[in-house]
Amino acid sequence: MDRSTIAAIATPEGIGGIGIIKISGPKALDLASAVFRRGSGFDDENGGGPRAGLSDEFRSWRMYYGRICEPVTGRVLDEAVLAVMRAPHSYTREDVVEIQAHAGPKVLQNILDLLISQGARPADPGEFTRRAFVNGRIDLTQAEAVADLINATSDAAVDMAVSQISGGLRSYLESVRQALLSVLTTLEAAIDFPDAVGEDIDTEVQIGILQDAVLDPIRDLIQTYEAGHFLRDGLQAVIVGGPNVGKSSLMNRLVNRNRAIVTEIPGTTRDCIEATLINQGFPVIFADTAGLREDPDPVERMGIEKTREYLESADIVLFVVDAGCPARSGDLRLFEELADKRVILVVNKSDLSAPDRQFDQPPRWAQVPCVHVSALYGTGIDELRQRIADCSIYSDGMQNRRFIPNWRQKSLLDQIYQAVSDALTGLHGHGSFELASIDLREGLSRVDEITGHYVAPDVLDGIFSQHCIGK
Ligand SMILES: Nc1nc2c(ncn2[C@@H]2O[C@H](COP(=O)(O)OP(=O)(O)O)[C@@H](O)[C@H]2O)c(=O)[nH]1
Ligand SMILES: [Mg+2]
Repeated sequence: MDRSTIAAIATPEGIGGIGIIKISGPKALDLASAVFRRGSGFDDENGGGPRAGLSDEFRSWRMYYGRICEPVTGRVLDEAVLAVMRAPHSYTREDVVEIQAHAGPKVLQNILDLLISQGARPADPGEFTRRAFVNGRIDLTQAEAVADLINATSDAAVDMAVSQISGGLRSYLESVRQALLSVLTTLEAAIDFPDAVGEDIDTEVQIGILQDAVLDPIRDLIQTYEAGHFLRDGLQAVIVGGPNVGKSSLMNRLVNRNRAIVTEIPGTTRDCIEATLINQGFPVIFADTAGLREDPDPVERMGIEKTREYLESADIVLFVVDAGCPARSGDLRLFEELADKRVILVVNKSDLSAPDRQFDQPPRWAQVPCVHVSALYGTGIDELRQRIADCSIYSDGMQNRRFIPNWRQKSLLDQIYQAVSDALTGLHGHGSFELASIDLREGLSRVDEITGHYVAPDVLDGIFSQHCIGK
């Protein structure tokens, strides 16, 4: 166990009202008392301010007003307030002191340097949260949610991260783990003591527990991954279609900004242009693309290649056609290429569609949702936004569910699902308890990797290095 005392500037770089330096570890209080003098500067005139003195004079969950001074020269670095949180009632479960000073980069750096000269070590990214995890205050799902909360860009993402930090996912997985463990213990008892225990085991009961208390909850979590991922990272919506159908106009309408240039000249948009909209609480990142056409110039060709790259990673494709023009052969081909994508057909320029200009929709296109809009006048845009929200499988009901927002957790859940399914198949087919228990052990280790009961150090390094310094 690392017994060093770490320190870092916890507030963002730049100039502001208050900047915070955080210290955590066994020497946090000693360090604070070495550099802190209680009281205002006026006390000096009365023979020097009272030194905080011994670090054990600091009381937990108290704030102290004073100055940060270089112990040898007495130079005052800033006026400050100390917040003292003694172990184990702190973020890291160690002694923690937060120094609230003025948020000038030089001021904060001076204080940090002073603490380091007194024996603190600069904290690594995420090291405070890592200590909270190592010291058992939070599990890994909670630690990961801290980074999600800091990075959240929508209310729904905030709610999701807060629920995970509060231990929602942790307790859900804990009950899965208990159920898995109980079946495993039963099977292993039967393996070890076939005469005494083996006879009495009702395999159907064990199958029932695995199905209801392990497999179903894991499947539910996996299904929420997509919604969780959209909430956290945003939904990537790529706008494609032929030249001049109104793709750029549509994006501008959707995000209420003139983000992309609109002209009547085909081939205006050459690069992919992104703009973000918070749609019903979750972020949608629209990408306006170069129109796909048959004989592009070299620059346009590069734009079209980029369009294809965007399409690869698209969560949803807005396929735009002109209400007045029948589907072109390029459209038909593109549509076929998008067979495995979620597509919304957007029939634009509906303001122009007269009976003789009716959009002629190929039968296969009828399988995808279709919205008639006018990007020019804004009609149908709300309906389109609603369709996009529907595609994210996000609805009010989802808000109360636990999400699996990160890929690491999702891939481990897939492995648990597979292992437990294999065990169930074996048990259904009257296979050996030995084989089933190997699968269940596998499932159990993957649960422990999610919560951090057991996880390899390099995995932890990867997770915490994504946090910022001072968190
Ligand atoms: N009447 C009408 N014109 C539109 C509509 N949307 C776009 N346009 C016009 O169509 C032309 C091409 O639009 P633009 O957004 O640049 O198309 P893009 O090439 O697909 O990006 C411009 O002259 C737009 O003003 C619409 O809904 N109705
Ligand atoms: Mg355009």
